[in-house]
Amino acid sequence: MMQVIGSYTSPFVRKVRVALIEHGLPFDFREETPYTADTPVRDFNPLVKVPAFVDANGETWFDSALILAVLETQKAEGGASLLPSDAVPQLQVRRLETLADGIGDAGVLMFMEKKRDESEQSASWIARQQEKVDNGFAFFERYLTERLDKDFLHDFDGGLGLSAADIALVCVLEWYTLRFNADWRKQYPRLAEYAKQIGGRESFVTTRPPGG
Ligand SMILES: N[C@@H](CCC(=O)N[C@@H](CS)C(=O)NCC(=O)O)C(=O)O
Repeated sequence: MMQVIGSYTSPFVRKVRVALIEHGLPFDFREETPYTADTPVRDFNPLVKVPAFVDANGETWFDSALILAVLETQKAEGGASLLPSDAVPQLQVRRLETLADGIGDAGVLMFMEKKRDESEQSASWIARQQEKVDNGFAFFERYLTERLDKDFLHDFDGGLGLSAADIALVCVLEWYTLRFNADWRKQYPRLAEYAKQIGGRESFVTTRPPGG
């Protein structure tokens, strides 16, 4: 049985859970935090980050984007795809996934920094991460506004009406909203509409963390 190692709150772990559900692949979830001194996460990923993923052959993978690419090779016969099979369109979707993941990376760094003692926090470091988050959301707002008639994020042959980039973006939007109690919907109305639509899918509803 395939296994996901991670926490219920991580946006990167949720990406993998959503993708597995969308592919119709059954999996075990092993709940582990990477942040304790004796965490078993290091046995799966030397970077001591979640998610890690053990595939049907017992091979271990890490980094959510790579795991989503691996799942494309393991989906059921005739199963739909979350990534285009042609190289260039696939890279174009993965570029958007990389941007969404980068927003998540900056958000996680900012969240960790804000958890430190106030005297140890760096305002300029937090501002630097916040800029990445803000630029990323603004990019996607513009992107969605300019491509209303062809939503390139998930408009490709053999797709499920959903791509790896959609999953990454909605997971990070919901995570950011919850973690920072952020109200960005007025500022980015197109993004809000989009997140509501995608976030209504069963795979998102069943993986939504409490309060999210
Ligand atoms: N690029 C990685 C990011 C994963 C990541 O940063 N996960 C966080 C949890 S949200 C983590 O495990 N952090 C532990 C650490 O950085 O030591 C991915 O997409 O899987």
